[in-house]
Amino acid sequence: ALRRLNAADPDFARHLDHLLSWESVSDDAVNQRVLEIIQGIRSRGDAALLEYTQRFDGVTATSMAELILPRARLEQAFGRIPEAQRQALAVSAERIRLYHERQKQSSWTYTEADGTVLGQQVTPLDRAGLYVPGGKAAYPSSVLMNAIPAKVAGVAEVVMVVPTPRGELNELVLAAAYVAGVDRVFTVGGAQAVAALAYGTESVPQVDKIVGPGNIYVATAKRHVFGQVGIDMIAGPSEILVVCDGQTNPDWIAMDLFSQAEHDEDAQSILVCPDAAFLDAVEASINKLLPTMERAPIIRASLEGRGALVQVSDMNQAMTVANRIAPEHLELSVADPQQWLPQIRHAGAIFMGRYTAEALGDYCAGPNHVLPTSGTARFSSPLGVYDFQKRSSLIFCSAEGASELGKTASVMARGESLTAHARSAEYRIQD
Ligand code: HSO
Ligand code: ZN
Repeated sequence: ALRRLNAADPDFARHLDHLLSWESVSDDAVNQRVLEIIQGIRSRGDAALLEYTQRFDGVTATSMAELILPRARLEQAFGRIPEAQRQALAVSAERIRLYHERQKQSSWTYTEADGTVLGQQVTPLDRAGLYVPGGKAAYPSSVLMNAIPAKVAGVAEVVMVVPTPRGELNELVLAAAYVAGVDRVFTVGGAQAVAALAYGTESVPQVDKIVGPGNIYVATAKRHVFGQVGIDMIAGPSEILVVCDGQTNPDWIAMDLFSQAEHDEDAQSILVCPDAAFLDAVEASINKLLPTMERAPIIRASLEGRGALVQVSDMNQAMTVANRIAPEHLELSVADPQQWLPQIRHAGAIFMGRYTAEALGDYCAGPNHVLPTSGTARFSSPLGVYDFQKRSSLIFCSAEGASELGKTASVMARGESLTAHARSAEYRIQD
């Protein structure tokens, strides 16, 4: 049975905290192995990469050339998949591209009366690395969501790595890489692939930022190479919070909760509603629909382990609970979502109204599905074009401007006892 919480319970805050608590496992043994792998790649490059790939993926290659897929191979994968999938990938990619075009930041300047110009020059990263997991967690949609913002930002080269355990290649992932504009793919994975991207090897080019999800080894490696390169946020398990007014078809709500739960056993699905009878109806739908699900065991484990049905007194209290959770995905399954929007302060993505299933956003609505998890929506944002752009400050001083600023800088510099600073500024003062 699904856990029930009631906001009227005096212990509600404690129960909610307990429900939300999530320990990101940091394992000493994993840490140690990852550090060794990074060291191996740094000192022995391709030779180490080939060795680890044989050891961990069971893939034997005599040279890295065998583990490189050029764009022509990606195009071939695109040609091989069924027409319906080709269409769906193309439609999704185009919508994601159009949405992300709007995020592009531009350079700006302003000019002061004496001719001094100040501003910011925005430039793309030179090269980005995209990690794609192998096996069951390889999502073509995530290839689109990570690569397209980089391309829209103007990143010159997007390099993807994907492990192929026992040589298995996922054609749909390669087709997605083609549609998203990925430039080349290396069929390597794990901490060794992250290290190769961060430090470069004879064949793998060094990148400026590494994005994309991965297992504990990949996440640990990303933490270690941070600083050498940029990284995206390290994602926790996926979550959905559905706030419903009690008027949506309970089967729809049950399936929306399932859609998050089927990602993995640690995923979290929570429903908040002021109507107790509706919570009963959704529970009945869950019991009816669960046996029909292909991933029933995963869904059951997720719902029983971390799921909850939460009763609140009214919609205002529902908003308070939503902000406390700061969910990755928030569905406002209500008649007038616009009415409640101003009260939402923390959420990775907000799905407005009964028709807006999270699944639509996961694939093709346009916004990114890489979102802040585990309450980090309090201070972070969806992956976007801005994550692949950086800013340089611009300062141009006219002779007149330098003379004026020189006086202020001189006083500041002497206050810091930095005489060279002071004199450098004073040279520019005209009388
Ligand atoms: N809901 C996942 C994204 C995804 N869903 C990929 C299906 N495929 C995390 O936001
Ligand atoms: Zn999903």
